[in-house]
Amino acid sequence: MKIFIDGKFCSERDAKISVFDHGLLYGDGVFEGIRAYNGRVFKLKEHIDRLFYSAKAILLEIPMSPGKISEAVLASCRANKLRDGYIRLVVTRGVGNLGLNPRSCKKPTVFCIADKIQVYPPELYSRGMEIVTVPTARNLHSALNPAIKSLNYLNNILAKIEANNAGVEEAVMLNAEGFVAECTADNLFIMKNGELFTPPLSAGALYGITRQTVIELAQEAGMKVSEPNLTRYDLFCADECFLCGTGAEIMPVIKIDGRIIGTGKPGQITRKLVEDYHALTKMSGEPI
Ligand code: PXG
Repeated sequence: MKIFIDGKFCSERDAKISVFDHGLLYGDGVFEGIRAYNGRVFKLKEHIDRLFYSAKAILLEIPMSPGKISEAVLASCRANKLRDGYIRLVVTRGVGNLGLNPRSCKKPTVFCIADKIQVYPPELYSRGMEIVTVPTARNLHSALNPAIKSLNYLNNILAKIEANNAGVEEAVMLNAEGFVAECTADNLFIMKNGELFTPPLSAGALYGITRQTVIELAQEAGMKVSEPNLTRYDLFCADECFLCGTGAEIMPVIKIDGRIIGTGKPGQITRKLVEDYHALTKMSGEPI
């Protein structure tokens, strides 16, 4: 496998980052998870834009232009003959000294891995997934804004561990007020009386690119979509529920905290959105 690091490609063996990199020492950095389908990189511009906004929010100056970073993503796919796969693009604060002050970091590190990903067991896509709400609340905007896709994922990892401890694959994270925010690496939707609902971004969710795509697909299909605050009660009493994200794509949810959702099988609208999403991923994106 060829890995892009700081402007050059190297072998997987040589793809190494310093132990003094603040991305490792403090989680000081930003990243994107991007997918390629059928020889095209899906929603590349949206991912690059979000990377630059995340970097801006943490005062990290990316040492490459958006155009050059996009080219590095496409080149990483070509170098690994990847037509379908997963791309991890990371920018860290770079090498500094053993103090958290980012002023000691003179040059951000940029790397890009083009590989494969399987986020959840494949059989769950047809059967549907059971999820639970967990005690760890989503980060406060005023502490670490969940809109920033930073390398600091401990909040989400703790929630994932709590889901694992409960014997399920995924967690619903609530915000400090108890409203639904999102899952550990996915946004969440419910369907009720023919309408689609997802928590507002202000509830503590990432500005998900899959979330936005789902909203557009649903609206094109004539569905009403709104973004009110949602409670656990709203989830329990939904007709359908699903998660969505670049890695997970669209995953039907059939049980939440022991309550069966709808018929206990992936819902009809969810299945239609899965179909429309796959159709879109096959035919759009930046050619590799
Ligand atoms: N919320 C969080 C906290 C995320 O990290 C999403 C929502 C969905 O956003 P997108 O833009 O992808 O629709 C994410 C995305 C992984 C992995 O390694 C994580 C993400 C994306 C791809 C892979 O598990 N996070």
